Amino acid sequence: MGLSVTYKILREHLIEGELKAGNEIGIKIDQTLTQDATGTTCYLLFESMGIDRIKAKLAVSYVDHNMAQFGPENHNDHLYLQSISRKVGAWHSRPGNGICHQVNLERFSRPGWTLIGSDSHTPTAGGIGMLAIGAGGLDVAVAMAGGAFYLTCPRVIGVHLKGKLKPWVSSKDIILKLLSILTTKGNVGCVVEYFGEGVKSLTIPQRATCTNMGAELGVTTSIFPSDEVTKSFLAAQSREEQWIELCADSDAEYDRVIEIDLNELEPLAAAPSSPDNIVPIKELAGQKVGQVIIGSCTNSSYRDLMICAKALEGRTIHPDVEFAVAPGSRQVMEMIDRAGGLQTFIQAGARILESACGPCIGMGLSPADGVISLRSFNRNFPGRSGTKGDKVYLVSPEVCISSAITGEIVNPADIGIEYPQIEEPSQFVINDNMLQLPMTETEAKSATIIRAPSIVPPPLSEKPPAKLDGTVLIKLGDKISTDIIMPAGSFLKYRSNVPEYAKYVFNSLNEPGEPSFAQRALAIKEQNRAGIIVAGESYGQGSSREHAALCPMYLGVKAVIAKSIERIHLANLINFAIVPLIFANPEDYDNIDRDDQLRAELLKAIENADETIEIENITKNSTFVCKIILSQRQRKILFAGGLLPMVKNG
Ligand code: MIC
Ligand code: SF4
Repeated sequence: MGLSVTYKILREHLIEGELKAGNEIGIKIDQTLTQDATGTTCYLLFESMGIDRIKAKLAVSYVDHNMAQFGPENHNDHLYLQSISRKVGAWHSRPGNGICHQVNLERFSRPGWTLIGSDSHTPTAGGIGMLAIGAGGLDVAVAMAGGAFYLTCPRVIGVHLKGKLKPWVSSKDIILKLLSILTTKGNVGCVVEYFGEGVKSLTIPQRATCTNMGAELGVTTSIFPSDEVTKSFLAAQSREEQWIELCADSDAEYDRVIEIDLNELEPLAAAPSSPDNIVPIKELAGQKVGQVIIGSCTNSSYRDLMICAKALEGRTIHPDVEFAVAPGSRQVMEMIDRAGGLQTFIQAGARILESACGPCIGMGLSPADGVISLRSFNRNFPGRSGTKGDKVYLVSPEVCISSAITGEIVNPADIGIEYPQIEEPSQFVINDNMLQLPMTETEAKSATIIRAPSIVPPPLSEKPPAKLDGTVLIKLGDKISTDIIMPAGSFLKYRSNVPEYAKYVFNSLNEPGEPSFAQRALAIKEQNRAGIIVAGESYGQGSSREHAALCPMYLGVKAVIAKSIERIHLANLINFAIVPLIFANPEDYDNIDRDDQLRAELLKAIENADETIEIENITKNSTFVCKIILSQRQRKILFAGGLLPMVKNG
């Protein structure tokens, strides 16, 4: 049987295990990526491993998330990252240089290589044929130190693209279509691989839009082949020598094949408040829009912005619409400036934001109450924009711009604007002066690490209790995102101070006048009892932020019992020694309530490699069974009290 692109790269990088779907395998990582919001913890953990030089071939530290800088904390973090990353051998991309995934695509991504990044949208680099996976900061720190990255050997979902997109239909509509088919649930352990004649009609940034938002499917990653289009993109970035051809064998077999005829696609939206709540634009047409934002790592390339600028030429933004543009990188900003696009935006009344995550992570531009906000982003989890009860629709840049002009949701094909033809540049502006080189070992010897007092070493994880004797602190429903567990936005400045950040665990679910989750958890911890979280399907979807495990751990949470747990969050829980347990019978979820007292022989079950564990609900005078779905290595991590103690003790 022929091989898929995914398996070709896995075969080249396999260190441990057998390449058989479902098995746990260890692979060698060529490149690592961190951003500031997860990077400080990642580098603090790297430091505590006692290793002074990065062993991966290439490591890049980006600053793009926490840019609001209210108070000194964010800038403290930036200086820490700048000083430590370069000292230990990484590149550093300074704030203002752009969103990590966009800059990485432009300047560092390589077909055939492996990448792990402490950000769930790391798969963006799959657009260039890289096997790029999002992970928690501790897993990234281990890969920086030269360790293997462990994952479930994936099943591969082949997405067969046919035909060519019609004018005004965007690559965003491809991934929205896929989300409508696969949804955000149930795709754990899969890789999405695109193939077919439709691939060649898509530019690299268009492919990257698909692989970027593939993160919302909950898959391990998404990938495109590396072909002539890839070669031209690399040549236009003056990196042609890094190109290799990489295509699936003609007889490659996929575990499932989904066909998408690009000719038949129409503009779509992910309606509030889930990326898989897909509705055709025609069904939403006519609804008044109060805010439109184009940007984020999904849709902020040169083409995305120029198509909008061209459509806007000679027009103005609707008076009822707040309109903002955040170019994905400084390269994009400079390119649209040279092409006249920036001027068009300014003249039309756009608010020009810096090249950073900005409103995508709730850093400003929270919409007013009840206002519909259209965004070219990838996530619209409840409240992520910073407004409780927000109405965020995720759409293509094309739908964004036509709606910004008309003031209502509209299919861009319906408003009589001629479709602008935007050619992919044959040469991008290359200006790497905001990319700082890693220090040489000699330079590093005398370099100091800038560490302000707001940067507090992360708390250490501990072995799970022999007997789980605990209280259900909270009972949650399905699809609880890490945005709900650990809010970002204005709380981001506490990312490098876990005791402070932990005060805001489940912040949006706290009731006014009632003790907060954190207060209740600490009260249970003081009684030497374990905190337990109970949840439904897809617990921990979304971001890779390990704070969603680290902060609950600090508050004394020892176990999460759920119907299912998403991949990156599951790994983060294990890395910080919180035991993930899955209801053997999902109906048992209905018989548990907040404040129930639970008891189980926890450690023995982990040590004995038991596949199930019986849990006693003392309050309800009943018992139920949970599955322990853990590999041998994961059991070892838990038994060692977390990944860091395991790595440190060899
Ligand atoms: C996100 O899009 O949710 C983030 C912010 O980029 C996160 C990382 C973080 O929480 O720092 C992600 O996607 O992993
Ligand atoms: Fe930044 Fe948004 Fe992309 Fe996350 S999804 S990396 S917050 S732009």
